[in-house]
Amino acid sequence: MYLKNMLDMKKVMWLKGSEQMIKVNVFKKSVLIFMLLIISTVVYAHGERNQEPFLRMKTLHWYDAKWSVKNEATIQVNDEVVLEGKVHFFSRWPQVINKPDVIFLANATPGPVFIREESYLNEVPMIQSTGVELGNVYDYKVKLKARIPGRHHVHPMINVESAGGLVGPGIWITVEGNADDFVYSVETRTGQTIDNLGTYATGNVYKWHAIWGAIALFWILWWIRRPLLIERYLMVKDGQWSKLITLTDMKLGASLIVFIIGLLIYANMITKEAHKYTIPLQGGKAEIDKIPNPNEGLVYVKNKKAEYYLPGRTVTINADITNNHDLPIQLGEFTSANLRFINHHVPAAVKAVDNGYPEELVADSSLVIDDQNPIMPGETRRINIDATDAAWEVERLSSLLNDPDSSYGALLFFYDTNGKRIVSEVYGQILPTFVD
Ligand SMILES: [Cu+2]
Repeated sequence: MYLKNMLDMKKVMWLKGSEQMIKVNVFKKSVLIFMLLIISTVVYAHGERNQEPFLRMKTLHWYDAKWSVKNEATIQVNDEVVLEGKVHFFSRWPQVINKPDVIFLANATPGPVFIREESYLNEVPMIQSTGVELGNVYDYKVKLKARIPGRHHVHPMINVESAGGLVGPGIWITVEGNADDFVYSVETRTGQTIDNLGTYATGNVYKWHAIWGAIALFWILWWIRRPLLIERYLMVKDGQWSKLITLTDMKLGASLIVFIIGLLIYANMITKEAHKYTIPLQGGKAEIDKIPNPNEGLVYVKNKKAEYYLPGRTVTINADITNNHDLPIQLGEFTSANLRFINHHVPAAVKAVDNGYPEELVADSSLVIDDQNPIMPGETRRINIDATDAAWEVERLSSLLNDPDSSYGALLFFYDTNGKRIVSEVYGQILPTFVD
């Protein structure tokens, strides 16, 4: 979308003179070729499918994702959107990237089309970076405000030091209106209201750039008005070093030093006068307390065998499930890389998917389990789980087979007879199969 806006802008610029029609044609052709190149690989979206499957399956699992607007909603410039939900940091974090000791909660959008007004992990403001512990789940909340019109794909995202951005599920939001109407007003801690943070004090920025630019320009002109390289080289060769810098040069240099230092002192003084309190940008890390998981250890899952059947786009997992809970349980959902596979035999699981989650990320076919009977308290049962959907291909997770690390990770959602959900991790090696 960002690219398209840029191209549109360029197009308008080209069209400004009718004598430039030839250029337009050339431009159109190059755009066409460029578009074909893009379309042949990615239909839409902005790169979330290009991340290696093991990165998407073994890092973050986003669930209970909610948006304050529906997928494909249309909103106006200045409207707010809230992204909320849970993000689970997988225990078997890939070795090739840093552990999430330094992370930053953000949003993935095509450029600054939204501004981020607020963000929280477990209700702690995420203005700064933080660190989290593997195997834990955190509540995220990101509040955005629409800034630039267009049709945008909006995700929650966590930046992990060394790994880059790991994105959650995204929805499409169309922003209508005029970007010039965007208002970003804030009140400072001293009670001063800033009408528009986007343009705040830009006059000062221009003024000071102009002042320093003028001084720099004067200094350059002072030296280049004289014969330059060859003549000075000859003087050096002749041993006439002292003639290179005249007494006037030295006097001017000294006055400039005095002038610049004086200017700095003066600038500092008027700034202090205008802004009594200034707080430096905060470099520390925010601390968040993890919330203990009351369901820890209630269900134990052990991967026995996992296969990816290529022609059928099916992931098959054979696992031992141990129920340490005091109620019978059933597997209701399998989720990995933002894809959700629902067991339609479990009403609570079917109900849970009905919350405006992007449809393309929910498998059309049901999660198939060879034994649908509830697993009794104290029982360990080996079950076969089939997750079949074209989404494995569409989301480019089939390239799992080309990964140097052919392993998978996912979350299993079990439901007890009261409808309570118990979340378990499952992970293991995964083998490709090409025949039935
Ligand atoms: Cu996207």
